Amino acid sequence: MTSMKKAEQKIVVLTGAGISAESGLSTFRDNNGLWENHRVEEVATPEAFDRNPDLVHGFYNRRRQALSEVKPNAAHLKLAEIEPLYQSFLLVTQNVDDLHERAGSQNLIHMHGELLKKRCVLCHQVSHQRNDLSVESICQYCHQQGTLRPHIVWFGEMPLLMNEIMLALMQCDLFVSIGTSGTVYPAAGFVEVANQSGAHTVELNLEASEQASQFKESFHGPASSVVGDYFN
Ligand code: BJW
Repeated sequence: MTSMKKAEQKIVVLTGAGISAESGLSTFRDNNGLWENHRVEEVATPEAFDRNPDLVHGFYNRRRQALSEVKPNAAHLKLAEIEPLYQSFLLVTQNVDDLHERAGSQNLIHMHGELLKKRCVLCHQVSHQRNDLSVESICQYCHQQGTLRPHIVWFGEMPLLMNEIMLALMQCDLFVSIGTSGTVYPAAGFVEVANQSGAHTVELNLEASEQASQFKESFHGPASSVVGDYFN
């Protein structure tokens, strides 16, 4: 597999919060997994949103605002730079930030949604969102109040574009996982699918993830250096 030229390879890259850490965005399982004393599971569920929409809107409003203070780092830029060199290249990110787009990545799936989008629970329209959302916000399509939510995949909800992702995993020659703890499914299971498809599988992470033993190769260190080293 490693003897194949890049131009002959089909690659799937999975990224997680660790790739954006050096841009200044916190990962989920930092600080004992707490965000302002709340566990991510307490704010990232549909039940939490039903119970306390102000808390959940606040969580996403702050993270949306933080996007204007950060920029892509060397790892995001490297992935955009190498994309055209492969026969096919799919970047699947669990991240809801927009740093891959800003780095120039093209074939990109945000499997857990996007901070810069909202969705109406009534008319299901998805649209761009830069400002804060609240229970008072009004849907621009159906004109109802209190029906807008962040376009984010919460625990218990189906990640986006799973058919496209699974098809690419079943056809790829190389699967590279970057900056993810391997604790959240279905993304944590992608390495197993890629292995079963006969792909070469590589982990690039600060430390050994929960899925480390499944990868054929692992390189540990900050994404800004391990991603550059691996793809050079
Ligand atoms: C660096 C670095 C640097 C630091 N350089 N590296 C029991 C068993 C199996 C599954 C389940 C189960 N019980 C429930 C489930 C399902 C559940 C799940 O997986 N739960 C687990 C907690 C057990 N999953 C779901 O509910 C998903 N939906 C689902 O399963 O639907 C059914 C289905 C069935 C069949 C097929 C398909 C679907 C939905 C999951 C939604 C996840 N949502 C969140 C929050 C929303 C987005 C947001 O607000 O941003 O997504 S949770 C949170 O975790 C977020 C992340 O995308 C996700 C993954 O986190 P990530 O990216 O790995 O971050 P960290 O912080 O965990 O790790 C960072 C890593 O980087 C660390 O390893 C660091 O070392 C490293 N790092 N600095 C390189 N500089």
